[in-house]
Amino acid sequence: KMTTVEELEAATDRLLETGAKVGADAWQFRVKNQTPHCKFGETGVCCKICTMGPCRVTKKSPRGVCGCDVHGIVARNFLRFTAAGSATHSDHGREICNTLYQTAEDGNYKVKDPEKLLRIAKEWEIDTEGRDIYDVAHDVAYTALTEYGKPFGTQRFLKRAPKHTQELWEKNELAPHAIDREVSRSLHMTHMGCSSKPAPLIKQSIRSGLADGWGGSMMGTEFSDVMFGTPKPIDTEANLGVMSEENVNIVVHGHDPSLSEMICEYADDPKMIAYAKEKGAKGITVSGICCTSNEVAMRRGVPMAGNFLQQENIVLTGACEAIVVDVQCIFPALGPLSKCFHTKFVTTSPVAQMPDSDFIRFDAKTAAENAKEIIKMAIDNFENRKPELVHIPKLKQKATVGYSTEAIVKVLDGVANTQVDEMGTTKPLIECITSGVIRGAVAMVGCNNPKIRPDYAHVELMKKLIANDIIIISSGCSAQAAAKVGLMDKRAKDLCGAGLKRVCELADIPPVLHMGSCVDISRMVILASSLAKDSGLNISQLPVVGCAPEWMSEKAVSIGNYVVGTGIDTFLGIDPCVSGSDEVVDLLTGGTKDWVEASFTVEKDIDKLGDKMIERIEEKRNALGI
Ligand code: BF8
Repeated sequence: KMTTVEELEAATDRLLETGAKVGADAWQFRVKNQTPHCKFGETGVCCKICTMGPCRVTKKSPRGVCGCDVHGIVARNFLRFTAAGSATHSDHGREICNTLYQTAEDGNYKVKDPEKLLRIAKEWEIDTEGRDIYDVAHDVAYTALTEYGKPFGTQRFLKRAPKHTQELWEKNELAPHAIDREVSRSLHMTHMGCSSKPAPLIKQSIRSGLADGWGGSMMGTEFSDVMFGTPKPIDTEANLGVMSEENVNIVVHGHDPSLSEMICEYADDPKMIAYAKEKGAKGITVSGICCTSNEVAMRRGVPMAGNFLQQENIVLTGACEAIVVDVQCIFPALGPLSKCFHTKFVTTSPVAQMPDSDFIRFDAKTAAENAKEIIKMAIDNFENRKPELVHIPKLKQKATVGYSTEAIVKVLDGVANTQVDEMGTTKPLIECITSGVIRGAVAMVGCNNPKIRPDYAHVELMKKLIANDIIIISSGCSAQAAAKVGLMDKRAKDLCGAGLKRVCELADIPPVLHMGSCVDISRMVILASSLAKDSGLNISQLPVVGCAPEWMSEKAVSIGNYVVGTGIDTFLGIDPCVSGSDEVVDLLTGGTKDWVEASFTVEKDIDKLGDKMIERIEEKRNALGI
């Protein structure tokens, strides 16, 4: 039986009752205090780029002090939003490259997938012949790091895209150069007195997004796989019920697997478990929140405690000994909230330091010691639990996760017609799509946002799409929404149309495939590229769309830009603060088609959003005559 969104909400309400007992604050209250939100900000018409302002455009005052009109202001804000997202994802990627640079046979980090490393080394024309795998790793990492600041040339991974896509990027000057340069150029373009024409600003948004998706994020994904293993299907469980009342609960939260992998590794150490027993617990349970959860779930089967808007719930269970975070999507609220309970809020990165936290600086060189110190701190904290405050909602669901592109190609062999289909390609999927057994695919991604009932849009859209024989690939907090309600359980095939159900049975997969964290949306563009190459079509011709119904972060906008920039129409349930300029809206929802053959659709009515995606998929099928 699936878990309903109503059941998720009831569990949250029960936890808020505990919060009320200890005087805890929660986003549910803060959002009320912040509503209604500032209309100038919401529509993108507020400019605070220089101190002649802030200027807010209205009918009465249609231009800022410098004379910039509303279109320039909205487009500049959009570009800055994107650039911040690209910087954030790509800096995560850079940390991974740095960790790869420090791998060693006897070090904290090792090469777990040498085959993948060698494949990338060859792709980048780095010598591999007769060399020690760690020498190759260091050369690859060094080259990867130069992708951030190289003086000439475009991103190396762009060559992975179909020829046609590469030509579009070249022709329209969208091929990203050094990653840092694209971010920096975005800030330059939006400085007072630079660009105020929407088209070049939106073009730069796409280029900055592409630097993320085909640069920083892609390197983040690839080298995480090299160090921690390329994901393969693995069983796990999802929702708060994965926390254990008898065990020390350590919850990892954030993004960079360099931290969470180490915590998981040492939490499994028999010495640590024995120490936990000494302190009165039965064992140690590590579970995850947000993208970090996806990282360790898909490689280790570590259970997923929940997604973005559930992070406070973790502490509200009264059973969390330590919530350990690195970077991104961490509520500063966790500091004061943890003070209402016994929970240790452990920050580890110089990039994300917060009040009311214990800061234990995590470093690749000292990773093992840092991880052990954190786990020990959690175990020592077990005795401080207040039993009267402990309540873990019983809800959890089974999920099969870990469908990397490589794993998807492998499961597709299960539906291949061995007489005609080439094994080890995406051709069996193309065959299913061409014959109409599957109508198309949707990449469901992104966050939660209090502007929409948490998880409701993800879950309802997924149910609607699979019932219409549309297969879903999913990542980020969208993936956890799916897992929490049971849509990543193979038995969810019963919710599918007859065609998709048959494919799920033959390939032994759930209808919603977990592809990882948000940087792993780079896997999705590679999958789309493979589908295009294997079918001889352009990416934009495939009956495939992207969707982020509950998105909230700057990273999500960067992703939207690179997904559209790759030729995939992208559907949003939240407006990216651009409604104040019809010119910018027209560009984003149509004009970009001239450059990259794809654009955005914004639709706040979730049911209509689903209809529009289905419509687009059917339009693409009609155009192909299938
Ligand atoms: O990068 S989906 S809330 S956790 S931003 Fe954040 Fe959004 Fe979750 Fe991961 Ni992505």
